[in-house]
Parts: sequence; C-alpha cells; structure tokens
Amino acid sequence: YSQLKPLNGNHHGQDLESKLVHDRGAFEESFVRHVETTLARNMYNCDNLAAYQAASSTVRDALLVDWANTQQKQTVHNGKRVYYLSLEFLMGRAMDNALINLKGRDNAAAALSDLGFNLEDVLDQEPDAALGNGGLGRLAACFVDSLSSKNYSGWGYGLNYQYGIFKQKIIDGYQVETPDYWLKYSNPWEIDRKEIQIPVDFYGHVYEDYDPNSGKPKKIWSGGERVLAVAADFPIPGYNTDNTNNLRLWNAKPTHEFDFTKFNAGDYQQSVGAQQRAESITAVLYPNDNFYSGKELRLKQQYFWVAASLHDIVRRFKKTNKSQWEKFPEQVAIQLNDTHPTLAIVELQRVLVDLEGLEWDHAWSIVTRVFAYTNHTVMTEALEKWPVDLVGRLLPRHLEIIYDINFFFLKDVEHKFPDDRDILGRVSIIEEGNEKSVRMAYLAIIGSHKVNGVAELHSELIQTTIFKDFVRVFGKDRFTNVTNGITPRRWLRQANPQLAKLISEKLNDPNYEYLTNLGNLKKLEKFIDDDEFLTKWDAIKFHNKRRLTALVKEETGIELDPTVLFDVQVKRIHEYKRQQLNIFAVIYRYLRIKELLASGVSIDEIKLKHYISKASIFGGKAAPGYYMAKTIIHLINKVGDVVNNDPEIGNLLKVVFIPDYNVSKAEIITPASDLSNHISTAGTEASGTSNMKFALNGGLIIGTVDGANVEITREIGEDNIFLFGNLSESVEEIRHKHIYEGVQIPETLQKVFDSIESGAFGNPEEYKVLLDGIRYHGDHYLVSDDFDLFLDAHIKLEKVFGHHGGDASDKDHLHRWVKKSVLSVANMGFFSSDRCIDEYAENIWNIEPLNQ
Ligand code: GPK
Repeated sequence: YSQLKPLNGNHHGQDLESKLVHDRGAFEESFVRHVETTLARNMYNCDNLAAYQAASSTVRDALLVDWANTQQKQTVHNGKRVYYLSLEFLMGRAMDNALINLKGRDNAAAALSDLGFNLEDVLDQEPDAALGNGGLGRLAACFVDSLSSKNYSGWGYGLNYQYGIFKQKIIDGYQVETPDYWLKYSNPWEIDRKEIQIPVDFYGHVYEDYDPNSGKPKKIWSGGERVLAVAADFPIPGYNTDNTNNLRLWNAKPTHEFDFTKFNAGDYQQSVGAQQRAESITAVLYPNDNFYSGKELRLKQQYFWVAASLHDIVRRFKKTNKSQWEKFPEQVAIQLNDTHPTLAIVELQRVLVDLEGLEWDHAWSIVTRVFAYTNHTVMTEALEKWPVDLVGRLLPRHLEIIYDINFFFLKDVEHKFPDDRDILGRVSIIEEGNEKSVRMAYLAIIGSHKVNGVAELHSELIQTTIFKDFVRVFGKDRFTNVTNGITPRRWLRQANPQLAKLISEKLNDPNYEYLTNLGNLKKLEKFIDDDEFLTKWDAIKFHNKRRLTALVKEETGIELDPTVLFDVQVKRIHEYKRQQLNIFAVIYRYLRIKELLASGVSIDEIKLKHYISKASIFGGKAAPGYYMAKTIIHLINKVGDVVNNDPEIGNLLKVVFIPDYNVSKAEIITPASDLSNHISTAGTEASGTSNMKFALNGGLIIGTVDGANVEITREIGEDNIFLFGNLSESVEEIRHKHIYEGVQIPETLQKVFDSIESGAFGNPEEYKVLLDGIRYHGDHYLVSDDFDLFLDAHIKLEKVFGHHGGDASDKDHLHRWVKKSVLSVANMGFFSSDRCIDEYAENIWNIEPLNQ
C-alpha cells in the first residue's frame, strides 16, 4: 500500500465523472447506452420508470469514479477512520440528492428534457430507501451525508433489509400495514460485493483448550449455525467535494457448507430448508420506535451485523498495521447509534483475547478507547434488556465475556465505594429478578470512553436520572452532549428549491456555499425590513403550500385552501409525542365553532373575532403492535370525516391524515407548514429533528420546553417560537399527584371527552382506552395538565398569524408572522448536521478531515 500514489489531475476516471455530470451530450449518450445495454430496451420503449433507471445508472457511474478515488486516497493517507454503526439508515431517495451534491442537477434536467422526459417525473419513480423507523434512522442518514460533505473518512455499517418500514394504508380510518418490498426493481445505487463474504456463527458451545504456542488455557467457541454476511455498498457523495464515503449494508446468505450428516440421513429437504432460513436474518426491519420488544431474531440481527462489521474493520486494519494492536485506537473510532450495536464491544474483546491472544486488560484498554455510545431516549420501555438465557444460548462465549466484564467492573466499583453495598446491584450489567437480563445501556457505558445525549436537556437528564450512578463511578467527563442536526442539502436545497435560491441570491452566494457554512444564514437578518423580500419569502411559502395541497388531494381526496394556516404534526405516533393532545384541541375548536354557529354567530364573524381558518395536518406510523397509537390514528381520521363533511364549516377547519408518511413526503410537507407541533411531555423527547427541519424552512413552532426546542429557542429567540406547558422538572411530581390525588380534567377537555363519548366520532367504545388512560390511569403524559396551556398558546399565535378574514391586512401578516419566519431561518445555522459531525470528530473520535 505504501506504493500506492494519490491520483492527481485529469485522470481518465475523473474526466468521465466530470463529463457525465456537467456535459449534456455525455449524459444523453450514457443514458441511451444504459437503456439499450443495462435495461435491454430501446428509446421507443422507455417510460418514466425506465428513464429513472437509465438516468440513475448514469449518475451512479459518475459517483463510482469519485467513490473509488476516495477509497484509494483514504487508504494511502492511512489516517484514522470513523465507523458509524446503526441498525437504521432512513435514506429516502438517492438520485436528486446525488445530483445536488455533484452539482449536476441542471445538466441532468436539460439532458432529460432533450430526450423527452421531465426530471421531476423521473425522480418521482424512485422508491424510498426506508431502512429506518423515524428520528434515529434519519439522523444516521444525515450524519453520513455530513461525513462525506466535510471530508471525513467515515463509513456507515448497517443491514440491507429486504423489507423496510411497512407501507401504511388507511382503511376506514384504521392503519393497515402492507410490506415495503422496495427492491422490486434492481437498485442502481447498490453495488453488490458478492466477493466480500464473512462467516458469522451462532449457538453452539464453548470448550477449553490449550494454546500450543503459549501453553496457556484458551476458550474455543464452536458455533452451531453459520450464516454468511455479504456486503452491499452504497456510495455517499459529499456536497461540493469529491469525497464519497461508503455505506456498507450486510445481506444474510446461506453458506455453501452442507450438513452432510443430515444429507446422508436422507434429509436433503430439511438441510436445504435450514440454509434458506439464513436469509430471514436480514429480511425485515423491526417496526418499533422508542420501544424494546425482545425478539430472538432481532438479537440475531444485531450480532450478525456487529460481527460482520467488526470483522471487516479488523481486516482493513490488519492489512496495513498487521498485529500492532496498540495502534488500533489510533486508527479506528466506532460510534454506537443507540444500544443496538452494543455486542460489538463484547465481540472486539473476544477477537482480541480469544483469537488474537491479547491479555484481558490490554484488550479491554483498547476496546474502551475505540467505542463511544449515543443514547437517544430516557424512556424505560425503550431500553434494551436481553434475557441472559437467550444470550447464553445464541452467543455462549459472549455471555461469558459479559460476565467477566461485569466482574472486573463491579470489583472496581466496590473498591471505589466500599461503604455503599447497594450501588453494586444498581450498576450491575446483569439485572437480577425473575428473568435475569443484560442491561445493554450499562454495558455500552462501561465499554465506551464517551457517552452522549442528543440535546442539552436530554444529556443533562441522562446524567441525573437513568445513568446517575455511572456519573459517580466514571466521573462527569465520560458524559457529554452533542445536539442533533440535519443536513441542509436535503432539508433545504432539495426540499425547498425556491427558498434555497432566494437565500443564495440574498447572500450573494451563487454557488450555494452556505449549504456547508450554514452560519451564513445569519446575514438574512439584514433584510428584515425589506418588504419586497418579505413578500417574496411569503410567496414561496404559498407556492410550497400549493404543492402540499396537491399531494393531500391526491392521497386523501380532501381539498385544502392554501391561504389558511397549515398546522402540521408529522412524526411517529406515540403517546409521549401527544398527537392526542393536538386532536383533542381540534375537537374543542370544532365544538366551539358549532356552538357559536348555533347561537347565531355567522361564519364571517367567527373568522373575524374567534378563530382563524386552519387546516390540521397529521401524518405518521404507529408500531403495528401499539394499540393506543393506532387508536389515536383512528380518532384523527374520524374527526376528519366529521369536520371535513360538515357543510357549515367550509375552509374554517379541515383535518387531514396523510397516509404513509415517509422521507419523500416529508420533503413536500416540511416546506409547506406555517406552524408545526413538537409538543411532547417535557423530558420525554430526547431531541427531535423535525423541529429543526420545519424551522429551517420558515415554519414556526408550537412546542413544549423539551429536547432541542430549548436550544432552538435560544438560537432564534423566544419571540419567534410558541412555547407552552409544564416543565420537565415538575413532571415527576405531577405524575405522583395524579396517582395519589387523582387527575383533574379541565372543563374544556371534559367537553371534548363528552362529545367523543356521545358517539360524535363513531363508536365511543373504541376510544375508551385512550380516555381512561387519562382519566383513571394516571395521565402519564400530562394531557390534562397541558390542555388549557395548549389552547392559550394557540390563541396567542393565531393573533400573530393574522388573516382574520380581512381583519388583518397582508402587511400585518408580513410584519408579524413572516418576520418571525425569516428570523427563524436566519438563526438555524447551528442545527446543521455538519456542526454535529465536527463536534463528534473533535470531542469523541479525535479525527480530522482529509483535505481534498
Ligand atoms: C429514539 F430511542 C429512540 C428510538 O428508538 N428511536 C428514535 O427515533 C429518536 N429515537 C428520539 O425519539 C428523538 O427525540 C431524537 O431526535 C432521535 O432519536 C435522534 O436522536
């Protein structure tokens, strides 16, 4: 490898890349060639889908040149690499993003137009790569974009699920899940690496043997089942740079080894059948968000992925460094995205001790320098606790190592706190009880040198609640914060091209450099009194609302008036995110409007004096087994049926549930919101990232003092966000009161409950669990306590929005609302995922960008 030289100048590959991206004729030529040779069609038989495949193959060809050069450059440089281990990468579509990052979008649009196609229609053919549930998976996708864009050597490792998150259909108001077979057509972005095959073992037993070299005893794990991990690579182009990192996702495949005993016993069918089942390991993504469900196949997924990835990382290290293990932490940083990959800690210890023959302590000091762990939730139902029995059966040697790690750890703790007997039980990796289990978060903390939360409040909370004993044991320095961020390439430039363009003009930045220097947005403040600018800004929002109106019409048949306030809540459906609070407030509004109408107040007068016109727009998936979340979806849809078909109401109120919320729908919805809801019970939402997406697109936020809302407020100013609700420090006390003194339902909420129970929205039996959970079972999420505060926040914000049916002139709207919108965007620079990645690089990974 020392003989490899970096490539300079106009290498043939670079030439090709540049042509395909920037030369219209070259793009067209390549397109036609792909139609004829890759797709085996001709231009007379080329529909939009075929055009997508030919165009994406062309873009892919260009990407591959950068990708190969990047890998070579990184190998020659031989610096430290970071590996981001995530069970989820919620990438969405690749083609538009690749064109934007390669700066080839205009050329592709022109070439396609020459060939008789429209770029937008072609882009629309691409299925979403939906290998994630929600925030955690999308964060990983933003991070790999930033790693490439900021010139780091950073790989992602994950699983190549055949089925991503399910497709959501709404039938009679109920969620119905259907499979997402996203690989129906071949995937041009996936480079199959059939030659990279790594055997992964499960089950079996452990025995002791003697090492013939050292004469020492040595543990041998003899696995009982073997599966192959086969690599599939996805190039990740950076913005405005050639740096193109790799996302490696593993496929599970049967080994070619054959169980001859079974075969000889005449059990050919069964022998082949067992092999076939190997593929089930990467068949499907578990559809839970913020919830641990403890299935054996899920643990198999975790070990399969971790073992293959570590093997790959170790192989790459040994190629240049042989067995100089002291160098390993100087060459490798591994970030654990939640506890899902925690077995990697155990696996590396096993590799170093059992296979490489290192002493335990030496190995452990290497392991803890390599790993760092990101926590994404404090909610106990989400924390992984694998039963000891299951771990011992699936991974017998790993369970022994876990016990050894725990033994040495507890010895240290005992030494440190000789008088505190209770602490040992509290911090033990093994939870005793009916069913003994392995607390994965504890293992992750003990095996890492840094543990971070994802927003300031959350990082504070983990140190004072779930991990407080570990702060005593390891000290404060092991814990840190890295506030989440989002990539402005996808979430501004791609989702909101008109706003991105207006900003580039105002910043005098024709090359959109601000997309990798998001702090530059601050300069927009200069134009805050420029009416012409504000009018343009507002017109872009209106354009985006019309785009969403078309989507809503297509998906639901409901016609929205784009002049009304678009009040949006799109995210996974969860009690803690409180979509129920939102829909209850919508019901309250509807009931009040009906009362006013019944007492003889006209619609126009209501618009003038009471309520502005608005559309409440919901979207999001419920985990298939989460009954309460499904009930909330059903209620939203039933309220929509009633309100939208009430002839008295008109455009004063509409309620929409957009089915199958996903990344590409988010790209339409986010830029179209006037107001979005981030209204979790204080202390429950670790960060939230859609709050950042909405604010970056000029939507205002109604939110609780939770997660990253706190820092968004600090950055954009409290006049530009509508905060309400009880604070996190009061939540425990209020919950306690609920249980010991009962729940107080305010009059307003009681009115809502009464109407639901009267059957106004269908059979009240269906909503009993939802209402009883609040009334009789402790209202864990404080809906009753925050309801009136939520209504008050609405009254306040609606005064600012204006459009009181002619009460406020458009000028007032510009000067009140649109100014807040501009000030939000101008101060969102901090929330670029580029900033996150720089913080991780400097404070956790100790790596530097590789200059291009
Ligand atoms: C947290 F624990 C989990 C989980 O299982 N899935 C998931 O998406 C989210 N998250 C948090 O709920 C968000 O607050 C946070 O912004 C996101 O992770 C990324 O950190």
